[in-house]
Amino acid sequence: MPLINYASRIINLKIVYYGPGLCGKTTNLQYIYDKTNKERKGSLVSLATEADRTLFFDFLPIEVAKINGFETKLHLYTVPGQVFYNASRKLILKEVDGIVFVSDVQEPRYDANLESMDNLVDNLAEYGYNIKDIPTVIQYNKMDLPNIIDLKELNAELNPYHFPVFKASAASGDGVFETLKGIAKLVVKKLQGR
Ligand SMILES: Nc1nc2c(ncn2[C@@H]2O[C@H](COP(=O)(O)OP(=O)(O)OP(=O)(O)O)[C@@H](O)[C@H]2O)c(=O)[nH]1
Ligand SMILES: [Mg+2]
Repeated sequence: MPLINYASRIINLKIVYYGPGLCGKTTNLQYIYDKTNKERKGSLVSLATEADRTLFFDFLPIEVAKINGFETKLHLYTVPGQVFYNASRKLILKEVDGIVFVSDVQEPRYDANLESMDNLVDNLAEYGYNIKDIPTVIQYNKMDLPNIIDLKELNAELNPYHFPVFKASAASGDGVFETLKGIAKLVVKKLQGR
């Protein structure tokens, strides 16, 4: 649910990057942080283990263009992908406005993508949300690697609601801002009741 402050004319929107372990969620946020003007961004807060796995979440606030005279802030979060951190994943989904599902296109990660999507659907259901009603995009990440999944086949299983799809290589930044713009567009459209 968007948090709208009428007094200060600010709209706060929460966007969560979700997906299996090591799919590249944190890498997306790091790239966005690196390429965003400092006037438009806050600090990138990363709570990580020594091995750089996300422990609780990453958080990055950025400002985007005004909507109807309201300053608009996107609050970008990632969840920890490791299976045993489900309590954190669920907590981070609370009051979510938009989801970027980051899929890892490496062949051996086929099932991990589907399991993570099932987990997302289950966690949303615990808040009474249905994924089909939440603005969502899917990012097929690590497109630079060899041995990638047949995306037609994966998309047929992973994306029954035909959410917009973006190909990316977050490590080099390809597709990262296209994905962010894609989700921002959907979230704003919903906000404007369109
Ligand atoms: N080749 C390649 N490597 C990538 C890409 N995106 C991320 N990686 C690498 O994949 C590894 C994991 O990336 P992270 O961004 O930490 O993954 P994560 O999804 O945040 O992982 P968890 O926090 O454990 O869930 C890192 O070594 C990244 O450099 C990509 O597009 N191509
Ligand atoms: Mg991470």
